[in-house]
Amino acid sequence: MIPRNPCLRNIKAGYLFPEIAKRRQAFAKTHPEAKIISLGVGNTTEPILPHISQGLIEGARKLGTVSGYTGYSDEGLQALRDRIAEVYYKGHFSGDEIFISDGAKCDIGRLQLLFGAGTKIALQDPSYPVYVDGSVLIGSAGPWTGTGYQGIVYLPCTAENGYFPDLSLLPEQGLIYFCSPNNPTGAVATWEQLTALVKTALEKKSLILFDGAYNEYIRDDQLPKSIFEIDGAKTCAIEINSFSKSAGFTGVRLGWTALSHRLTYADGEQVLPDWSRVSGTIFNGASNIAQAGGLAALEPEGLKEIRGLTDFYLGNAKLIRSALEALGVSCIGGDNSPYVWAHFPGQDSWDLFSKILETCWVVTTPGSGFGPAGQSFIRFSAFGHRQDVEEACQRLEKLKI
Ligand code: PL4
Repeated sequence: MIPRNPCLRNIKAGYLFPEIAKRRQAFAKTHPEAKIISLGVGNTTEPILPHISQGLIEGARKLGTVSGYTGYSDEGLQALRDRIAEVYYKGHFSGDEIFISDGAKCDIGRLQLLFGAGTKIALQDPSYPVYVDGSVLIGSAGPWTGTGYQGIVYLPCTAENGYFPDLSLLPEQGLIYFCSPNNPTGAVATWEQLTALVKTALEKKSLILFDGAYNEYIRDDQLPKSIFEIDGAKTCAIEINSFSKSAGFTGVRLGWTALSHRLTYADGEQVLPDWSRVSGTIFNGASNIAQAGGLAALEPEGLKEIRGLTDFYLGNAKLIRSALEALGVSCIGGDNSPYVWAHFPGQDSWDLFSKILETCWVVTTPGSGFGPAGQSFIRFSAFGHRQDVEEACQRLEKLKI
């Protein structure tokens, strides 16, 4: 038989979110009476709002007409690329520097092909597990050493450093994953911090892969929403983003990647034509219906709906954080992000996960699943119906000793 890709052997265990689902199912099987509420996976729960929903409907309707029919859209509908450039990058990017995708996660996977196996990887610890697992799959990291994956530069983000890493740890000519607002901590990097990050990346000739999937949750005007608000970022950064958490498109699937014509590799070659080549080869474009919805989302009425939807989830986050703080649990996040990061000193994250599930019938995400620095933390997701979140908050009182 054909040999197995050796990189697959280097992956420690199952992917975090299916593992959580497995444990939830096992508990439900032995406790059929339990009415389980999920504050675990960051999956949107509220209906898509009317203007954006109408955009999706209209997109589908047009496909049933001769004049409105469209086929493959390759790098994306030009109107959507131009509109993203205008709304999110205030004209500092042209539409041909925006590549429409079927979601941020999918582009995180595809982008790794630009750099290949053996790339030095650095990332915030804790962070979205796809950065690490994707790096192991492509052969840039692994195997698991007991404390982390070999070859990964973990950048601890803890209360002690204000959830912003020590930049002296950044590798030379490496790939730096950076997510702000951060999943899972909810911390948002300030202007000064992102400026320092860009400066260090330029000095070390490294590239920042900036994940802005939660930028619509930023309410503090003083905080940057994009890496491209920072001078110099165009020559050292790529930004990935998504309509998943802003417009409720987790199931619709739509996102984008922004990179400048000015971004180059070490040898001076442009990155953008390679990105076009890679995505043109292994991706056939986002759904036309999803893109019609995306266009509606970026019209003034749609942007109002995005604000309303993200306000709703932020309202949930506030309730969760207050409930935890009332129990004396120290938390961050939830104010400019849909995640609350709660600290339970001295306790194991998976043990806590089980305890909360068994005692409160509430599913959470164990902090250690996001990296070694996540040990003793639990991530609470604010994606849920209000009534469920309120009930979950009441049940959390059972954790009071
Ligand atoms: C569960 C920092 C969630 N099955 O929907 P996308 O692909 O545009 O965006 C995915 C994504 C990208 N970047 C960050 C994210 O946090 C996410 C989604 N993360 C979570 O609970 O952490 C959903 C996870 C999903 C998955 O594996 O992505």
